[in-house]
Amino acid sequence: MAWLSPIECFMATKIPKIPKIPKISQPKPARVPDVEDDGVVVLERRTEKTRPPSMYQVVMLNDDYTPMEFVVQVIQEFFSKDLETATQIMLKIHLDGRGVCGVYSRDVAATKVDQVMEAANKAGHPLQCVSEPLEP
Ligand code: TYC
Repeated sequence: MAWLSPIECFMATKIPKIPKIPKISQPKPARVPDVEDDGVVVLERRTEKTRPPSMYQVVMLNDDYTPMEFVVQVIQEFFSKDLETATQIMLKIHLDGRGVCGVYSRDVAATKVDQVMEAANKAGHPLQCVSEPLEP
């Protein structure tokens, strides 16, 4: 029998044992419904849809002292109405005691009221104007 080299001898007689690397078993993360795919945690899910903003009507009130011409000018200037429309609104207020000059979001309506009241005060007229919420 011919002599084997040490390597041949090793190869022929011994199958080297590769030690098994113990598996570190980690529990699979459960699929939590509130965790999005990108890992972002959703704290609250909204089921409500965004609602349109509540609207407010700007109402002007009648009085016995403010000149009709002044009211017409105010309605034209702050509510962007032409002369004919402003005159019709003024006459309605004069006859019914009140009339709607326009409908706006809350902040815009409040600004309109402020503008009318400031103009009336500056001119020394008792003209009154209020903002009222409309039903959605
Ligand atoms: N009644 C007022 C007059 O006879 C006119 C007027 C109209 C005043 C509308 C206020 O909001 C008003 N001079």
